[in-house]
Amino acid sequence: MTEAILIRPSLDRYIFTSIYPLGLGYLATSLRKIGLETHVADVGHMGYTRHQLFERMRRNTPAIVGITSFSRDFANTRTFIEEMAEYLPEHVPVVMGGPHPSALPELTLEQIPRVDYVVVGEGEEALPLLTKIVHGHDDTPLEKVPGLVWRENGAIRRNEIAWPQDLDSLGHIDWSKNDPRQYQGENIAGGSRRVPAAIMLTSRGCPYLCQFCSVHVVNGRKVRRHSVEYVMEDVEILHKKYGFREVRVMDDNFTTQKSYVMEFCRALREKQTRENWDVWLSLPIGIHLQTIDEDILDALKSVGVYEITVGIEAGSERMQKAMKKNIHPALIREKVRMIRSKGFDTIGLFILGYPGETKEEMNETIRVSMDLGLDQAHFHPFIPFPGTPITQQLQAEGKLQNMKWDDIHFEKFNYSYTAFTPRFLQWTRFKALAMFYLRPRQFFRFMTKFKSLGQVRFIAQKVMEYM
Ligand code: B12
Ligand code: SF4
Repeated sequence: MTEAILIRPSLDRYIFTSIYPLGLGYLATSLRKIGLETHVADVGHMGYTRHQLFERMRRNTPAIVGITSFSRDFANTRTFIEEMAEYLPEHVPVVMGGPHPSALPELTLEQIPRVDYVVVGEGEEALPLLTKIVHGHDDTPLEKVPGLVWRENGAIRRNEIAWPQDLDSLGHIDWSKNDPRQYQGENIAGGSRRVPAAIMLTSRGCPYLCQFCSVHVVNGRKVRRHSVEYVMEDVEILHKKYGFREVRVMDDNFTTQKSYVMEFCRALREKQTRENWDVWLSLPIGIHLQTIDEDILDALKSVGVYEITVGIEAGSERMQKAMKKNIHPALIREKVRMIRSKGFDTIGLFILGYPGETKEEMNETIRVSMDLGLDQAHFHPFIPFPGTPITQQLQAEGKLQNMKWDDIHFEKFNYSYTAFTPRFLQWTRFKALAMFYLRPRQFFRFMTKFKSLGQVRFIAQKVMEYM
């Protein structure tokens, strides 16, 4: 066996490629453990083109090719694979994984004939085992590869998922193979206060039941965590070896276990004070309001967290219930007040256009966003991601027949699942943004947030996408 190639295909239009694909980093570690040199090909990043990758494949036939895909990238990825097939010898197995293929594995195999296997869920156990099996180095039957979906005698076979329970045993991402300093998109996208900022994970999975969320498809509902020691090793490498001054934790829901948060913050605080680590923690991904209390906020503050992002989603009680977010409006007010009183910048995440949502309910969401004293509000168009309960419901009602993944957009409504037209929803979102940000105090607060020209450029790009 020579080398393995793990690919995130070019997204062309999308700025988030400048954020390191953590999942592929962990998969690379799992393949290196079986002695396979592994190249993470982040096509579209830092001027690395698909043709450079195809040339590499031609020169050095890979043992296996793994490709990741979000739903938004799926159409693009399909075109990429069709093009790649002209360069890649037929005997080289192609495997897909990630949020979209995990939700729709059978369809993925139907739609992209060159894909031989899909791995549903996390791939660190499945991918090395599959690689050994296809190369005759292991006689485990395919039926034993966790989460594997494949074609056999004209039918599609599917195995159960088995999520790794001991995350530390997966090993660390080997940053020496992909210098993390090349990835500075997070400074831009997330507006980190300290530069350079790196990303990392402490846990996987989320126990909540939000009907629009597809986290459970890949990571399940049971939260699994790295030990605090493991995470401190990660921070140490990122800080001491690469000079990062902020680590942005990308967990699905970092605060689900209070004892862990307290222990984590205690350990980091000790490193900061006793060993002079000049590195802060930050949390760009939304956390659930119910998980927050005064102790947690104090602990987070003590290690540098300056901003808390919370998934509020809807202002009305009826929509809170429909989404199974189930945060009572009074609790929203209480928790946001608590966060603000501790001096954090507070960002609220909201959804507009949820199936069945009325005009009054959307206006209520806008009103609540303005009344809470938030520093920022993000109004996301509702998107029926595959594998979510609400998507299954819409499918059963026959409402998703005309939906195309390449038409979904995170700034625009191309579809409507309410009584209103996409144009009206787009107008409502515009109104929400205008009402929220065009208040003089709010506008000033927002503009003073930017620390570099790059961050301003990022916002300008978002505005252009919106137009
Ligand atoms: C961190 C994060 C981000 C980061 C970085 C994403 C990145 N480029 O890596 C930021 C903030 C930039 C981001 C942005 C967006 N995100 Co995001 N994000 C996440 C989050 C919270 C964690 C992802 C992560 O790092 N997981 C940990 C690693 C270890 O897991 P992983 O990447 O999934 O990889 C594992 C498996 O998927 C599998 N696997 C993956 N690829 C492959 C390939 C092969 C061959 C195999 C075998 C296995 C395999 O094995 C990996 C190792 O275990 C997830 C939630 C989640 N739990 O998935 C949402 C999530 C992935 N994001 C989502 C979305 C929608 C977005 C946005 C489109 C949102 C927006 N409004 O703009 C953007 C676009 C991102 C883009 N196109 O680049 C959705 C995706 C749904 C879907 N079906 O597409 C998720 C699932 C959240 C949700 N709401 O349901 N995101
Ligand atoms: S709390 Fe966040 S990650 Fe968890 S299910 Fe809800 S939206 Fe998904």
